[in-house]
Amino acid sequence: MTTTAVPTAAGSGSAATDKFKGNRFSSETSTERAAAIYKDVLTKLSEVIYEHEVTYDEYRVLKQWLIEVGEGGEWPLWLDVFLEHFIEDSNGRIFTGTKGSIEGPYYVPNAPDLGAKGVMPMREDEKGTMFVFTGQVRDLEGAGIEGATVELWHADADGFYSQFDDGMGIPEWNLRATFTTDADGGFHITTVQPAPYQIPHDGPTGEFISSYGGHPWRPAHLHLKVTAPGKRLITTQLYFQGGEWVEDDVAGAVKPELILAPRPNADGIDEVVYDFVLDPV
Ligand code: MBD
Ligand code: FE
Repeated sequence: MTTTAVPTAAGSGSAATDKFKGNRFSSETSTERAAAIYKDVLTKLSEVIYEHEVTYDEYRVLKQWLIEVGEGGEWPLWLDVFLEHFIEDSNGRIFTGTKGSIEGPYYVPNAPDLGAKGVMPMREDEKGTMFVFTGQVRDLEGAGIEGATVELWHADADGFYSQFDDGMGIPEWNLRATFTTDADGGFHITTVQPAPYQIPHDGPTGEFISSYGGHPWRPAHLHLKVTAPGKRLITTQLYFQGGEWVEDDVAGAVKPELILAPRPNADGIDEVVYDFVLDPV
């Protein structure tokens, strides 16, 4: 294992690719539906080609870039940053509970369960501002759900995720945990506030971003998966009011309903209440 100051796109990318490949996915798409989707994709792509008169040089650069994204293990990164928000938003439109947002490439299942109240696993000298995050998980009728699970994972104050740190030595479950709600559906989490996050940009995803004069930043965010028996699992993210990049997320994943406004509590620690409402399955 190599030790580098900063996780490289190739390092965190291959970790994300390997984790994803640990599953085998399938879908029951009919040939008719596949035909309709492929035809539409190619038709719309051809319209772009004609409209912009895409050149042979541009075509070859594209081909080269696509190969490099794959070789660098950056497909989970590129897809989750640039495409996943359309999939998530389109699928989420029919539900009335808490809004979802993209999962991103760095989720790991089975993080340690801390019960209804706990402090996120963190290093003794973990950097960042302490932050208390409490709330209740409810059904659409407003009843608290006991035994709901709230999975939380987020980057550290330097913007790095455990298990995707390219050998930097962050402990395995750092800033990753599962909470189980109490009899009223409540949870009480203490953690550190994450920093704005720069997606790894030293590889082909970064080249893509500079090619159109963009930036690689995401606002500081918490990732969550919340569910309960008989309820729809929501995957979402929460952001911080007034934070840098909230209005201009490279991943297009901010929604106004998902912005937190922590305030100092009686002990002077930033605290916020955010409740989750789950649709039935
Ligand atoms: C992240 O942390 C993230 O949330 C997304 C969507 C893409 C890359 C890294
Ligand atoms: Fe993230």
